[in-house]
Amino acid sequence: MAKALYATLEEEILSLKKERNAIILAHNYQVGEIQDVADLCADSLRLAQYAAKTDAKVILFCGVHFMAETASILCPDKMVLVPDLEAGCSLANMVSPQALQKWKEEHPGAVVVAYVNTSAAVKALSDYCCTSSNAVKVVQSIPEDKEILFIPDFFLGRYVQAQTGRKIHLWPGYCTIHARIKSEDIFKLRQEHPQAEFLMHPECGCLTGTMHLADRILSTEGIVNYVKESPAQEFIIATETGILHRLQKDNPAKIFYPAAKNAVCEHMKRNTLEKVSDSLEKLQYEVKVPKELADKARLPIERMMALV
Ligand code: CIZ
Repeated sequence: MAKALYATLEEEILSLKKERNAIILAHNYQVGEIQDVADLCADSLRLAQYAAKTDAKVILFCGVHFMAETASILCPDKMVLVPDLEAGCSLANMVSPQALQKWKEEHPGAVVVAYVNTSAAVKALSDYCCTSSNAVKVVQSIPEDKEILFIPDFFLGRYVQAQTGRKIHLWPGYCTIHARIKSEDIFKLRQEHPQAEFLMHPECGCLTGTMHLADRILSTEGIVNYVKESPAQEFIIATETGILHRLQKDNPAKIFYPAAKNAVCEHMKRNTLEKVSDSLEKLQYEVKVPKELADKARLPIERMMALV
């Protein structure tokens, strides 16, 4: 394609998007510039719902690899692109299909609930997927007499266990970025800003130590919705810092304190505006889940999408 001259990269991206009949989906943890050019900025559940309904031919997924895989599974006829193939997920890497298969064999008849942060191969071996916004509902929908294996996030699993009172076997996985948020930092911030509401993501490694201090434990989309409605003017936000862009944009008069300034996901931040432009121009890099695998992984994903 002959390259036209544009005043800004944003203009170029918007024009390429039209030419390619593409949409840009951005996760809440993306850099601000990408959030600003996206058709939708949201959590993985809303992004998956949007992808499943779009008429566009190309979906450029700005997030991490497992999110693009989910879009490919839900939209096998579309071209799903990512700006950078190396944008993976520390948490998804903590459970392999082989390890899950072995765990299942040790618990015959158990129901596997997989957090959405898992590979397509792991989803294909699972009964249900969930996100942090509907994990409690998903577990509550499973008959009481069923044994549950929850993968891969230990802290989200602990939270769901506490909320549902269900006996759940937990996989010892965690997000290395949320693990940077420490209980000591939360105690300090609570003292410095006693008027601020404290909103925590359930992937936080400090969850067990500070859960009693949180005003709310919410998914990213839950945090976004809660802040809009709350009369409070200040908030301590315990999750990846990319979400602060959206929070500040939606609520310019409110003040946000990140629980840890270094809770920055290097994978999410591999995506840049330049790579978004290159991706649309060269139609790179395609993520395509093979049909046989996609057919197996679709059911747990659809169960997740039905429980919102
Ligand atoms: O489900 C998602 O998008 C993730 C990974 C976190 C959240 O709570 O939004």
